[in-house]
Amino acid sequence: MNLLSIGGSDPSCGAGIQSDIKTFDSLNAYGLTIITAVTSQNTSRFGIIEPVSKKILQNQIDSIFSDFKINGIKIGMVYNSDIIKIIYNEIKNANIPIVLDPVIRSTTGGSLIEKSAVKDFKNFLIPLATVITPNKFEAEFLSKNKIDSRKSLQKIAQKIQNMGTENVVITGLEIKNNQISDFILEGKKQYTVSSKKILKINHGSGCNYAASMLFALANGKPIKEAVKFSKQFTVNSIKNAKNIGSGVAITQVKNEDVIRVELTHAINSFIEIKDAYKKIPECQTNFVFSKKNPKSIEDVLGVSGRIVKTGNRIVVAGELSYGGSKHVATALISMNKKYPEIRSAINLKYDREDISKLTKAGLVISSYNRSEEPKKVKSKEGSSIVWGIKMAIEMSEKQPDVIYHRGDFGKEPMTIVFAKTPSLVIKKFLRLFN
Ligand code: PXL
Repeated sequence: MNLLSIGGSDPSCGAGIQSDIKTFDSLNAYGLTIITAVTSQNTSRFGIIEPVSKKILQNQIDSIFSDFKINGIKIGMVYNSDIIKIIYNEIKNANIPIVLDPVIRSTTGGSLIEKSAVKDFKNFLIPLATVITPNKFEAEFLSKNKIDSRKSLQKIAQKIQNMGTENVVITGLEIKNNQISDFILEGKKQYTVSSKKILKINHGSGCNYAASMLFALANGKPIKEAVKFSKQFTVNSIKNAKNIGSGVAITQVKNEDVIRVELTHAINSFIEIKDAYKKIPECQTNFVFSKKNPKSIEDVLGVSGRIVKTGNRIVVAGELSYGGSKHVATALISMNKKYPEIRSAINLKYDREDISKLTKAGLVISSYNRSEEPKKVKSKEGSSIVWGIKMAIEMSEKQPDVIYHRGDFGKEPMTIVFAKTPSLVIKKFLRLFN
């Protein structure tokens, strides 16, 4: 996959095109760049900006677009009207995801767009954006309104959407104590995605967010999943931020395991669901996500301990590791053999009413009867589940979303929910509560 970053050069490599190359590379995508301006800056001071000439900008564009298939474009610093118009002309008919990060000012104080260019930025670039990702300050700047209430936030998002883009993601809002929330206006839908606040002034998180969002969108993820992915990616980059210079810390993107990022986020969401603890079985829960075409449980990421119930809370006991789950991972591999797109699963307490709820919600349910299990299968460690899942799949015309069994002598009944991704598993799980 080839992803293009159009933006400014930051010699400290905390932000701008240098940062985007690191993000794309960490996600195993190839990063291409078109430089709009060269800045001088370090972790303490912002120096000066020199926009590139129209000639070299156009030449960079021609070199890149004539050679590479591009799967998505991120636009960061564009600086002036000439640059905006040239970029617009080149990409106005591109039928690929475009993430527009409206960078206005750097953390260290530099102004990243000329005042006179703001109008063209709105008129030309915003309508091309699949998603625009302003932070609070940038959203206020673009809308010329202050965010001081939920109402004003909605109004501002609407105002930016009216500038011609479908999806507005306003990042870095402190709505609740110790939580950082992103507010999303996706078409007519609105929602927030939150995470714990990390107290670290940093350079680079805005670029990490927009670049990883582009990666998710270029991989076909819907907006909400892309937001969750880039949020988790960025939280990690801030957690790992390092003091490399003598000023602010620079965010770090380590070779990210996309599977780990997605599963971590989903488990964090799962444990926050109010009544989820009621669905944890005696033998506790595992939640897994596999690589493509898993051959053995070593290809399946799961919790090496379990997700356990303590009172009316859930805690994750153990680390995420490949091979960390045996039972649920084995069930998943059996499902994946028949339905290769299914790569995530969770096991839950069996409850007859829950099964009828899920059936009513339109999910495909299948089951197997452990007491019908052939003796030969029973005697072989770990083969019951393979036999059972295979039986349940055979019994169902469509791919089952849920498979359960009612237990056997000394064996607890169990329900397993399957989906393509961990967040889709959660979506199915949430059907139990509405
Ligand atoms: O973080 C926004 C940003 C984007 N692009 C360049 C920058 C900065 C912030 O400093 O320098 C080139």
